[in-house]
Amino acid sequence: MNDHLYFLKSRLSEDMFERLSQIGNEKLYEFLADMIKLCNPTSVFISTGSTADLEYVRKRVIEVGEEIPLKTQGHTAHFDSPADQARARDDTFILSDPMPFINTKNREEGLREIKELLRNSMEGREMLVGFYSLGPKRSPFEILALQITDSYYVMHNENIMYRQAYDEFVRLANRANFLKFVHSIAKYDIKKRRIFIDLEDETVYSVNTTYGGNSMGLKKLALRLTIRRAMNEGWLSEHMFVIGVNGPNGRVTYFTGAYPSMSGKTSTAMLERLVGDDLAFLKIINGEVRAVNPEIGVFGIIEGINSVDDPIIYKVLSSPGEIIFSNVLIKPDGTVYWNGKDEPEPEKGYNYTGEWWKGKRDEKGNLIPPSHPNARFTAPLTLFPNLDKNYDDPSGVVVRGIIFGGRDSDTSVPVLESFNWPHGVVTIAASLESERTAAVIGQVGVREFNPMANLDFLSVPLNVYISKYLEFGKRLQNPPKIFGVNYFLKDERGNYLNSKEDKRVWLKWMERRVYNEVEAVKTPVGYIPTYEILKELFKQVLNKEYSKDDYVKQFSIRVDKYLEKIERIRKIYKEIKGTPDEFFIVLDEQEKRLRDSKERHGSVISPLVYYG
Ligand code: SPV
Ligand code: MN
Repeated sequence: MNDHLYFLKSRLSEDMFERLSQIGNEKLYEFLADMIKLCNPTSVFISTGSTADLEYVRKRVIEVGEEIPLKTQGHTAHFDSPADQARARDDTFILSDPMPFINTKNREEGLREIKELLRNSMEGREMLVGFYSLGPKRSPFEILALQITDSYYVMHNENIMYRQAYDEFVRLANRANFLKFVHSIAKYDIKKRRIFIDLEDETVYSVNTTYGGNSMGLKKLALRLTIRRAMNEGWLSEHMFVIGVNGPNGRVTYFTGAYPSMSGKTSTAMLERLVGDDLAFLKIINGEVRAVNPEIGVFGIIEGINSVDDPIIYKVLSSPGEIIFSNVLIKPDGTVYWNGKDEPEPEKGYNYTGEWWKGKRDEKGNLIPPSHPNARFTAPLTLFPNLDKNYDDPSGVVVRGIIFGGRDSDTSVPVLESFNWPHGVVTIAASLESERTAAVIGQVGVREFNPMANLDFLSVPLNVYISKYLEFGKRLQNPPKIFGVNYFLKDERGNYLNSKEDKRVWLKWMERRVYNEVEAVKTPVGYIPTYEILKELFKQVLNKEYSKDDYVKQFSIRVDKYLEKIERIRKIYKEIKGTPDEFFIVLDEQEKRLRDSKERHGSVISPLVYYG
């Protein structure tokens, strides 16, 4: 027995040590021994992912008070502290040399700091060790991950969200090349909240936070690591949903879609066949793009979910099943309320601020709503009746379209198809901007640059990411079509120009466009739908009359706004060394088309002008 195993034997119960020794991975033993020495837990629980182990976590999470059982069978509630309700950008650092737009920190310094915070952080607590796979097991997509945490809530979340892979660790033994995540609640001192991402060692450390997006290793923390792997290996690790859209005659067409948090991503993912709602791995296999969902659960925003706009999620959340509600309101009857739920707002209850009553204010005098705007639910995919049968297919689904969406009140048309891969990558994906929401800490409403809705998670320089994206398409004879959507366009008076359900129509249009089955109108910024086809689709899909007046308002090309956007985007990329020339060529061409059009037709141009 080597030193690490010898040490582990001294710290683990016989039963737990036996589980570990089945694995036979030296690097794992060394890492775990180091972390036990550092964090100094009172006991260690090795989860094999068995039914009994899952049950143990469900039981302990209630006993220690990290979750509160609710009235409905399987439902529990969890609260994060008021200052820990969203992803903490300012406390998250990549331990590497500086990169534009990315918070970085010197590696040695960072490791020293985080290890100081982790020292004895698990004293009096149990260390939980879990083994998972991102993506279907034994598939070309599989990425193994080790999670260490002292939070039963974190492990409970991950047990719902990720595939158990103790068996894969055992099968691969020393060959397992796994990501590592270390999380500790520590003293839950928000001033000392730190999330440090060590690329070199593929390890992420997170302390003094419990909010899922900061603590759950396999979600956004892993994304930083998988993006880097993807860039090195020639695939894409994206902040995208994966969905199937029903076409004519039983055809199913798969799309992925990237939207910054709270811009309609989850509700779009739920409209038809659900494969995944948040993350996607895309690989070229036999000349086609195939995608899987690294996850098997949903950590979704709950605000605004009601039985009319989101009937499927609403039904899931109202039925028995293993669901964790975080940062919602617990009503006196033991059920939950969230902002926008279709029932009257309760008078009182319990939320992340403690006892809550209607009219309660925070220290700054602002009204505290019943639930936090970034309140969430964690639910297994298997609870969703619209789950696609291929959701766990080891070869993934064939991607024919990629959608990028932002929260944009004044520029982009509701749906747009790019001319080709580079045009889509440059003018839609890499130019994505969105008005900030409550999913990250900070002032909401500010327009933010967010290429591929992935900026928060980038771990390689943006120019490298963009170059690889462009190259990815060049390796394909028939790359997926790239689309842009915007559900948030407003008129001059500030009224939304579309209703929430209109996205159903856009999806059907994009599905048809994949096969060029319906005509489109060519504008300077890309193809848009014809009025005639939308009229037909609105009738078919929503049983609604669609007026020409609405069409003109929604699809007018706001040339000046588009030109301003190009200016903003060009300025950003000009400052990034290594941005490929092709990027600026595509952008310049778009600008020229817009200027030519403006000269002839003015600064806001009706789509009818572009009719053949
Ligand atoms: C998002 O904010 O994009 C989420 C939730 O999907 S989090 O896990 O916080 O990233
Ligand atoms: Mn997300």
